[in-house]
Amino acid sequence: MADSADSRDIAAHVAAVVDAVEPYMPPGNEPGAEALRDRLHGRLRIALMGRVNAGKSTLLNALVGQRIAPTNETECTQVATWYRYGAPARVDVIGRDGSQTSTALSRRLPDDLGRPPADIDYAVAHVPSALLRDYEIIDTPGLGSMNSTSTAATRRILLGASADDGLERPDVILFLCDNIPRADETDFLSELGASRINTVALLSHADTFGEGVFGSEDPLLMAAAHAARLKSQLPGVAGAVVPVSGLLAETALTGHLTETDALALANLACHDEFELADLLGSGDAELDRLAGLVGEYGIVHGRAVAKQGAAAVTHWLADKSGLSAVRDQILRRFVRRSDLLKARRILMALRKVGDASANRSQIFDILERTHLDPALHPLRELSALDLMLQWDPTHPLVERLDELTLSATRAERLGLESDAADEAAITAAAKEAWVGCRRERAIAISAAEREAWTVLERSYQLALQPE
Ligand SMILES: Nc1nc2c(ncn2[C@@H]2O[C@H](COP(=O)(O)OP(=O)(O)OP(=O)(O)O)[C@@H](O)[C@H]2O)c(=O)[nH]1
Ligand SMILES: [Mg+2]
Repeated sequence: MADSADSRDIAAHVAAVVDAVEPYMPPGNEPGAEALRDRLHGRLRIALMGRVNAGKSTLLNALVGQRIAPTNETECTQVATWYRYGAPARVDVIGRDGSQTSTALSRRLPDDLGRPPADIDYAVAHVPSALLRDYEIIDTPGLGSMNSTSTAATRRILLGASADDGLERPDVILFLCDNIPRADETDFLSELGASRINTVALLSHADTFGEGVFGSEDPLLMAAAHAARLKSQLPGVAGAVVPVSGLLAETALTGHLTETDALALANLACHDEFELADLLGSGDAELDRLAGLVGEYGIVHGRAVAKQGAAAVTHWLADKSGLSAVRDQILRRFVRRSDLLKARRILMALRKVGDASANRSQIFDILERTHLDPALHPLRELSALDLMLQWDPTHPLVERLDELTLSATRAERLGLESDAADEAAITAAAKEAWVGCRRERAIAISAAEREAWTVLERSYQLALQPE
């Protein structure tokens, strides 16, 4: 299944469903058909969510390639802010009273947005960064804040306003946690409808994990092992758990490390680790500044690389940060199937319209037909996955459906090596898988499993047809 053609197909077919439902929508319905079509063709919305100080704004800066979001070691972000591609660079501040002000944006979002945070609904930063081509990112105030204004702002932006149909909600979530998610975090994730379809968890502050760089084990290795454990503890919630150091990524990706910094780092090579630990606790301003750039991990392990200059350190920091694995997950799980994720949201909104409408049966007739449309079969696969996640998130069918919905080609969907598979091999594998599904369906013990096998059977049947 060719990814781009498939994606275009889904968007076009769902747009046609919106057109078909439009005449049956109550007049003045919110959202209107136009809003649904805009949402379908708009960029994917990714929200960063996590506790105060989890490193959300720092990671955002790394992803945008610019130190645009203020960060701080004490609670910092108080206004939920969307970062979206746009020029000229500016920030729109939307008040709780609905009024809007717009100011030019230089490199960094000002700490003061011109009104008290309590009077602000949210802000939108328009940034001409090519890294925001594929998606928008929403930075949120941290969970667990003592500040009720911040908590309310996060709930508004992630859950939508109370009267909202959910259309404005983010499509997907990057959930940052620095150890084990606490009860309030997992509760909030379930309130958000987080599942492995729309959520990736990040184990943040990987460079300080465990006892940190002066402990007996490398924190990055410990973080990687912990991330793997977390993945098995959160089978329904997160599609992946990726260890990341936002700080190392931010410094590397925003190009903030200078030759002077590299030289200062290289000059520390004469100290052993005990001396370094003492020096770091001594309040030395220059050392604190360096630690603010590369963390204690970067100071201890970056010294040897620093002899080769700032470019080498930057490269090393990017590599150690784990950001490329984060980007890979964003690409694989979110961007590549962005039309599918948006289409899913539009169909949910249409179902809500149908529920509240006098033309319920006509609207549901149209929606029922989408079930049988081969072009929209990937949506049915996602629904089957949803059902299985509710039934038993540890069931092997969850992994199987997840892999299927993430596969870009027919060969991949059949578990074949893309390069090696010719048409005959694909046909043989599809037939075998198809027959296997029929057998399994006959002995399925729950409605969710039966639906999963039915949907898989159809998937393999469709895979018999050449692209
Ligand atoms: N060592 C280390 N420090 C980090 C990392 N990520 C963020 N920090 C630091 O942790 C502090 C908090 O980071 P922020 O990005 O402001 O955290 P936040 O989640 O946006 O916090 P709130 O906006 O208050 O919710 C800052 O001092 C960052 O420099 C990391 O991966 N490693
Ligand atoms: Mg923040």
